[in-house]
Amino acid sequence: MRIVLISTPIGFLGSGKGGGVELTLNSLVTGLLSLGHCIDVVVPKHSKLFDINKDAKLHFVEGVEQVSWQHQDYYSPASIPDNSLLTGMLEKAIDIGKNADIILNFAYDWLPIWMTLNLNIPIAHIISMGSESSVISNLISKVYRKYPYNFAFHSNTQACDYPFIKNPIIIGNGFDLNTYIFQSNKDGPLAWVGRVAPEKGLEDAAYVANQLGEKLNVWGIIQDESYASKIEQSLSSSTIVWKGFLETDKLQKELGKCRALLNTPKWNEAYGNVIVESLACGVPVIAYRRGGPSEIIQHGETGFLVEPNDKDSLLSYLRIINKINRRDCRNWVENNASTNIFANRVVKWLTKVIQKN
Ligand code: HBI
Repeated sequence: MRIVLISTPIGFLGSGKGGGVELTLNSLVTGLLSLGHCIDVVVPKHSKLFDINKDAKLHFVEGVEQVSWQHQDYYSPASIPDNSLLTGMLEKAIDIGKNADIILNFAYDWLPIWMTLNLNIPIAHIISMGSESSVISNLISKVYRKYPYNFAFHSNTQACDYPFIKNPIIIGNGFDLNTYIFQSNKDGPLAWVGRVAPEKGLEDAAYVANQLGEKLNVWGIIQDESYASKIEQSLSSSTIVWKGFLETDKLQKELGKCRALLNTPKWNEAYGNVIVESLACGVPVIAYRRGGPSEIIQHGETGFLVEPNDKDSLLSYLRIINKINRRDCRNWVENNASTNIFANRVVKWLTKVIQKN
């Protein structure tokens, strides 16, 4: 198939601002290319894909970014700024789409979802978050009634945020496992990976490390400075070691040395890319039973799930984390979340969308 992808309009690919979408989009492109499909990607200027994706055709668009829905009020209206990047990306995708089989949208935004009703080219949407906006959820509900096949989600828990979706199409996620090297060392430091912002709940992981008198290695873009410094001030010692946002290759090398990843989301994490990245390196995960991570972690085999916000349970499972066989963590990813498995699920979905549109 010839597929035109629309990337997220908040930050360019490689900036870290697009959160999980950056990795998901790159992984999907890798998988689709290896299955022989022809891929065009419409991206903000300065975007770059992983080297392995050099055969994908990039189309750069300039303009004013959308404001992230994560950091807007749930009832905010959808806004389109002057010289809108999103509008430019959509126009470009529609133009290329005239000679393609389907458009695949990653933007969690009103305009591309609304265009499903108004294009004669099929446009499918990977919904990358739980419900972060009333206007977006209501629009998905309206479009879904006419185009029930055009929406896919990363996890069942995430899809539950959209209760009007009867049989949600779940595509999971996938990663290029050649870029993650398994490491067997069992007594390394503690890790936390993610955008440093309130919805990610870093404070709980920091509390646990502090209780153990240990350091907590934190990788990820510091999206909310005041949130980050507030956590630091709340801790006695300098518990947190800020490692910044690392490219996948460097991240996996350091993450693989850790004995456990703590995952403490305060929101309905749609999937949990960092969980799979950690497992791919052999690092077991202790996470809140919330969102996508609760469907990824096999309790007692690849890590442990605790009731949300229960920091003391995080602590008690951390003490027995060495019971987990690190090889089981890697095996789960190979059997459930490779780029090949992910791309095949997406191709099956897109084929159905084309048939039904
Ligand atoms: N906000 N407006 C908007 N559009 C997006 O595509 C978007 C977002 N916030 C977060 C986001 N995408 C991704 O980082 C997450 O879906 C992973």
